[in-house]
Amino acid sequence: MAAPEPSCDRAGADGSGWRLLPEFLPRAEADSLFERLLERVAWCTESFRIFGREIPAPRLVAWCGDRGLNYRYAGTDHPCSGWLPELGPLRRRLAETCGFSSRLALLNRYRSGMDCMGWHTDDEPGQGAVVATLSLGAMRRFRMRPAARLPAVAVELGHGSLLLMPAAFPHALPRTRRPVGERISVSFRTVTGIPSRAG
Ligand SMILES: O=C(O)CCC(=O)C(=O)O
Repeated sequence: MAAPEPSCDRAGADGSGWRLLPEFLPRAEADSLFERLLERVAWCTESFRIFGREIPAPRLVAWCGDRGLNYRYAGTDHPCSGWLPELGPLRRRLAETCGFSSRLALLNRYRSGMDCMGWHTDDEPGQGAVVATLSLGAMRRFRMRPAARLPAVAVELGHGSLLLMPAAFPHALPRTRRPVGERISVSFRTVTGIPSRAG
Protein backbone atom coordinates (compact mmCIF):
# COMPACT_ATOMS: atom_id res chain seq x y z
CA MET A 1 0.00 0.00 0.00
CA ALA A 2 1.33 3.43 -0.91
CA ALA A 3 2.35 5.64 2.01
CA PRO A 4 -0.09 8.51 2.61
CA GLU A 5 1.08 11.81 1.16
CA PRO A 6 2.34 14.16 3.84
CA SER A 7 0.18 17.16 4.50
CA CYS A 8 2.10 20.40 4.04
CA ASP A 9 -0.16 23.07 5.40
CA ARG A 10 2.89 24.84 6.88
CA ALA A 11 1.06 25.31 10.16
CA GLY A 12 3.71 25.37 12.86
CA ALA A 13 3.92 22.47 15.28
CA ASP A 14 3.70 25.09 18.04
CA GLY A 15 1.74 27.65 16.02
CA SER A 16 4.81 29.73 15.17
CA GLY A 17 5.17 28.73 11.52
CA TRP A 18 7.45 25.67 11.41
CA ARG A 19 6.51 22.11 10.64
CA LEU A 20 8.43 18.82 10.69
CA LEU A 21 7.40 15.94 8.42
CA PRO A 22 9.46 13.06 9.92
CA GLU A 23 8.80 10.57 7.09
CA PHE A 24 8.65 12.82 4.06
CA LEU A 25 10.83 10.42 2.03
CA PRO A 26 10.24 6.68 2.33
CA ARG A 27 13.25 4.83 3.81
CA ALA A 28 14.43 3.15 0.59
CA GLU A 29 14.27 6.42 -1.35
CA ALA A 30 16.13 8.29 1.40
CA ASP A 31 18.84 5.56 1.52
CA SER A 32 19.43 5.68 -2.20
CA LEU A 33 19.44 9.48 -2.42
CA PHE A 34 21.92 9.69 0.48
CA GLU A 35 24.32 7.23 -1.20
CA ARG A 36 24.10 8.98 -4.56
CA LEU A 37 24.69 12.44 -3.10
CA LEU A 38 27.69 11.20 -1.10
CA GLU A 39 29.23 9.69 -4.23
CA ARG A 40 28.34 12.07 -7.02
CA VAL A 41 28.27 15.60 -5.64
CA ALA A 42 31.38 17.77 -6.05
CA TRP A 43 31.63 18.69 -2.36
CA CYS A 44 33.84 21.62 -1.43
CA THR A 45 35.01 23.53 1.64
CA GLU A 46 34.11 27.20 1.89
CA SER A 47 36.18 29.62 3.93
CA PHE A 48 35.16 32.76 5.76
CA ARG A 49 37.33 35.75 6.52
CA ILE A 50 37.27 36.56 10.22
CA PHE A 51 39.60 39.24 11.63
CA GLY A 52 41.76 38.97 8.50
CA ARG A 53 42.13 35.18 8.70
CA GLU A 54 40.64 32.59 6.33
CA ILE A 55 38.73 30.08 8.43
CA PRO A 56 37.41 26.91 6.73
CA ALA A 57 33.73 26.20 7.46
CA PRO A 58 33.27 23.05 9.57
CA ARG A 59 31.29 21.15 6.90
CA LEU A 60 31.34 20.49 3.15
CA VAL A 61 28.97 22.35 0.84
CA ALA A 62 27.52 22.20 -2.65
CA TRP A 63 24.67 23.95 -4.43
CA CYS A 64 22.61 23.73 -7.58
CA GLY A 65 19.70 25.61 -9.10
CA ASP A 66 18.25 27.30 -12.13
CA ARG A 67 20.95 27.95 -14.70
CA GLY A 68 22.15 31.57 -14.55
CA LEU A 69 20.98 32.19 -10.98
CA ASN A 70 23.61 33.60 -8.65
CA TYR A 71 22.80 33.28 -4.97
CA ARG A 72 25.02 35.41 -2.75
CA TYR A 73 25.25 34.71 0.97
CA ALA A 74 27.91 35.18 3.63
CA GLY A 75 29.73 37.44 1.16
CA THR A 76 30.22 34.67 -1.42
CA ASP A 77 28.72 34.18 -4.88
CA HIS A 78 27.03 30.84 -5.61
CA PRO A 79 26.46 30.75 -9.38
CA CYS A 80 24.18 27.93 -10.55
CA SER A 81 24.64 25.89 -13.71
CA GLY A 82 21.51 23.73 -13.43
CA TRP A 83 20.00 21.13 -11.12
CA LEU A 84 21.60 17.90 -9.91
CA PRO A 85 19.60 15.14 -11.63
CA GLU A 86 19.30 13.37 -8.25
CA LEU A 87 17.19 16.24 -6.90
CA GLY A 88 14.72 16.53 -9.80
CA PRO A 89 12.06 14.10 -8.44
CA LEU A 90 12.31 15.57 -4.98
CA ARG A 91 11.90 19.10 -6.27
CA ARG A 92 8.77 18.07 -8.17
CA ARG A 93 7.42 16.28 -5.10
CA LEU A 94 7.92 19.40 -2.99
CA ALA A 95 6.03 21.46 -5.54
CA GLU A 96 3.19 18.93 -5.79
CA THR A 97 2.73 18.15 -2.10
CA CYS A 98 3.70 21.46 -0.51
CA GLY A 99 3.20 24.00 -3.31
CA PHE A 100 6.87 24.85 -2.74
CA SER A 101 8.58 25.82 -5.97
CA SER A 102 12.33 26.09 -5.48
CA ARG A 103 14.92 27.75 -7.69
CA LEU A 104 17.96 26.66 -5.73
CA ALA A 105 19.16 24.04 -3.26
CA LEU A 106 22.04 24.39 -0.81
CA LEU A 107 23.61 21.14 0.35
CA ASN A 108 25.58 20.68 3.55
CA ARG A 109 27.56 17.57 4.41
CA TYR A 110 28.45 16.99 8.06
CA ARG A 111 31.22 14.36 8.14
CA SER A 112 31.01 13.77 11.90
CA GLY A 113 29.64 15.33 15.08
CA MET A 114 32.45 17.90 14.89
CA ASP A 115 30.96 19.40 11.71
CA CYS A 116 28.27 21.95 12.48
CA MET A 117 26.50 25.20 11.51
CA GLY A 118 26.48 28.30 13.73
CA TRP A 119 23.47 30.49 14.52
CA HIS A 120 22.17 32.44 11.52
CA THR A 121 18.99 33.26 9.60
CA ASP A 122 18.21 32.50 5.97
CA ASP A 123 16.37 35.71 5.13
CA GLU A 124 18.88 37.07 2.63
CA PRO A 125 17.55 39.61 0.10
CA GLY A 126 15.24 37.88 -2.40
CA GLN A 127 14.79 34.79 -0.25
CA GLY A 128 11.21 33.51 0.02
CA ALA A 129 9.40 33.38 3.37
CA VAL A 130 9.95 29.65 3.98
CA VAL A 131 12.87 27.24 3.52
CA ALA A 132 12.34 23.49 3.13
CA THR A 133 15.17 21.29 4.40
CA LEU A 134 15.46 17.57 3.76
CA SER A 135 17.72 15.57 6.11
CA LEU A 136 19.55 12.40 5.09
CA GLY A 137 21.83 10.12 7.10
CA ALA A 138 22.60 10.44 10.79
CA MET A 139 20.06 12.09 13.06
CA ARG A 140 21.26 15.46 14.36
CA ARG A 141 19.81 17.94 16.80
CA PHE A 142 18.72 21.23 15.21
CA ARG A 143 17.96 24.36 17.19
CA MET A 144 15.76 27.25 16.17
CA ARG A 145 14.38 30.34 17.83
CA PRO A 146 10.81 31.05 16.67
CA ALA A 147 10.42 34.06 18.98
CA ALA A 148 13.08 36.43 20.29
CA ARG A 149 12.14 36.26 23.96
CA LEU A 150 11.40 32.53 24.12
CA PRO A 151 13.95 29.74 24.59
CA ALA A 152 15.28 27.94 21.50
CA VAL A 153 13.40 24.85 20.33
CA ALA A 154 15.39 21.63 19.74
CA VAL A 155 14.25 19.23 17.02
CA GLU A 156 15.83 15.89 16.09
CA LEU A 157 16.18 15.79 12.30
CA GLY A 158 16.14 12.18 11.11
CA HIS A 159 16.77 10.39 7.81
CA GLY A 160 14.14 11.38 5.22
CA SER A 161 12.54 14.14 7.31
CA LEU A 162 11.51 17.52 5.92
CA LEU A 163 11.54 20.71 7.97
CA LEU A 164 9.53 23.69 6.75
CA MET A 165 10.68 26.79 8.59
CA PRO A 166 10.32 30.56 8.20
CA ALA A 167 13.56 31.91 6.72
CA ALA A 168 13.73 34.60 9.42
CA PHE A 169 14.05 32.13 12.33
CA PRO A 170 17.56 32.10 13.84
CA HIS A 171 18.77 28.48 13.72
CA ALA A 172 21.86 26.31 14.20
CA LEU A 173 23.10 22.74 13.99
CA PRO A 174 25.41 22.43 17.00
CA ARG A 175 28.48 20.27 17.29
CA THR A 176 28.04 17.04 19.26
CA ARG A 177 30.53 14.79 21.08
CA ARG A 178 28.25 11.80 20.56
CA PRO A 179 29.60 9.47 17.87
CA VAL A 180 27.37 10.15 14.87
CA GLY A 181 27.63 9.17 11.23
CA GLU A 182 27.54 11.44 8.22
CA ARG A 183 24.56 13.66 7.51
CA ILE A 184 23.50 15.65 4.45
CA SER A 185 20.95 18.45 4.46
CA VAL A 186 19.36 19.75 1.27
CA SER A 187 17.86 23.17 1.82
CA PHE A 188 15.45 24.18 -0.94
CA ARG A 189 15.07 27.91 -1.51
CA THR A 190 12.46 29.84 -3.46
CA VAL A 191 14.72 32.90 -3.82
CA THR A 192 12.20 35.09 -5.61
CA GLY A 193 13.49 38.33 -7.00
CA ILE A 194 17.18 37.43 -7.25
CA PRO A 195 18.55 38.60 -10.60
CA SER A 196 20.07 36.02 -12.90
CA ARG A 197 23.75 36.44 -13.74
CA ALA A 198 23.64 35.36 -17.33
CA GLY A 199 20.29 36.89 -18.17
O1 LIG B 1 21.88 21.21 8.03
C1 LIG B 1 20.89 21.78 8.45
O2 LIG B 1 19.87 21.21 8.78
C2 LIG B 1 20.94 23.27 8.60
C3 LIG B 1 21.25 23.94 7.30
C4 LIG B 1 21.16 25.42 7.40
O3 LIG B 1 21.06 25.99 8.45
C5 LIG B 1 21.19 26.23 6.19
O4 LIG B 1 21.39 25.69 5.08
O5 LIG B 1 21.02 27.45 6.31
